[in-house]
Amino acid sequence: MKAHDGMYIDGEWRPATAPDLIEVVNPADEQVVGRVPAGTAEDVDIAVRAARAALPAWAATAPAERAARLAALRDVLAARKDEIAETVTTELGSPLKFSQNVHAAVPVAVAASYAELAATHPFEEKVGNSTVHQEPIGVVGAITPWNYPLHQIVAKVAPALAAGCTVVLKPAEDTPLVAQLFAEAVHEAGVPAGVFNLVTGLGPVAGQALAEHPEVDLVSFTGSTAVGRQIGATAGAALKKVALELGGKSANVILPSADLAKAVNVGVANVMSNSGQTCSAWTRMLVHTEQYDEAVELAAAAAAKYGERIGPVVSAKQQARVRGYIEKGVAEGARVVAGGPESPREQGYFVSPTVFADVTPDMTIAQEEIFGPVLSVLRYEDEEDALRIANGTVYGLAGAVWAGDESEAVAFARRMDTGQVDINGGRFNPLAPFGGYKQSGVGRELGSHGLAEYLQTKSLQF
Ligand code: TXE
Repeated sequence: MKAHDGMYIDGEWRPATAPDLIEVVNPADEQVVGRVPAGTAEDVDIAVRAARAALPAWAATAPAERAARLAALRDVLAARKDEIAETVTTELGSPLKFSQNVHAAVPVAVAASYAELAATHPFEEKVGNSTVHQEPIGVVGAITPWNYPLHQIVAKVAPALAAGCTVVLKPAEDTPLVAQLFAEAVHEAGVPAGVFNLVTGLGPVAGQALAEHPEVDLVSFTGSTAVGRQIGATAGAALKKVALELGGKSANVILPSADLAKAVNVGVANVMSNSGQTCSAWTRMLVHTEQYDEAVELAAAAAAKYGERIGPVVSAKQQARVRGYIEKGVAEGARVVAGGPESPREQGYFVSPTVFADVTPDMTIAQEEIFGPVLSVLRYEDEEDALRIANGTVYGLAGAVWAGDESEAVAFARRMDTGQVDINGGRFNPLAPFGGYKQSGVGRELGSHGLAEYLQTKSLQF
């Protein structure tokens, strides 16, 4: 795989300040597929200065010009979709079809939505005897994870550029190649030098330096709750703005009136897709006690079918982590009805699609984010019980409700402590805000709510 040996800073690829490299490994066959520079605090500082220097001119561009750059970016991402899909498959291990349909396609839709929003957003409004101006927050430090490597980047960079902010991106060390490809796309789209900058590197080195840099005005982070908490604390001490998109333990609530087979099958597919490495995955399936045995049987059969199509998890570390959770589930008394802790293949970081029955709400596998292809099926006695279980974790990122009647599902969804709920399946909407209640995060991504994170308001009174 082609890899740049420098950082994209101020419109060009520059040598890194240190010779250290990070090896990128294909998790499907454990082969090294590329090497990228491990950025230092000095690289971050150079990039932040470039972003700071580019800020005044970019912040002053007309929204229509920013919209034009984002439309160009959308077009480059669309034109290079095959290369993007292959790169993601190589460094994340996801099946090529999934990389094409999701990892490459979704970022095009998100870039398109911000090309549109940059052109139409009311950056200036009259309110009585005032004008209210929405201005860019400044220099953004974006720190992204590996699970949807390009989507996570575009979901931060596109709204930041639409708002008139400049950006330094530190992508996940597991998936830096698609980040380099994105930097090429930004360049091709004619975004001015210094507006977008890329520093590859390790989290505790380059990531931390970026989060702590005094010239960064907003840190936008997606990743683990532990690191998010640390970034939030550091930013809090410096009174710096943060946007945090963290973990989840979303409930898929199947009400008795629902089409059970459909709800279970879609629910299993939701958890297994991307090998379970989705923060919004419906990892807890809640089923009425009278339908419980049937649902478990359906879920086990659906997971077994999934076995052939699933990719590996991202790394040996992640495989060990997921396996540890499966073993913990068994130790705490849950019943494995599909999969289990044994790896299905000798090579690659594969985990069998696993379904647990007899899971109680207090078990570790019902409380903690596993981030692997593991589903817990829980039983409830009545609707109040279902609601208590659904809301009974520290997280609140997403969820689903199934019912015969849409309004019945909506009534239940409105009582859930969570940022997004899919009704009878739902469909991805790039304009719908995405983000967490409770410990799932701070702020929203996507759509106009996502744009608002990168803006601050000023009012002029007349
Ligand atoms: O995350 P990290 P990891 C969850 C999921 C997963 C677990 C661990 O449960 O099993 O987190 O994954 C950078 N200062 N999610 O270890 O470490 C890091 O380089 C600044 C949920 O991969 O949080 C990477 O760019 N930055 C999730 C990014 O943070 C630091 C997506 C995320 O890595 C840093 C991924 C530091 N001290 C994992 N340490 C979601 N919400 O979608 C690391 N980083």
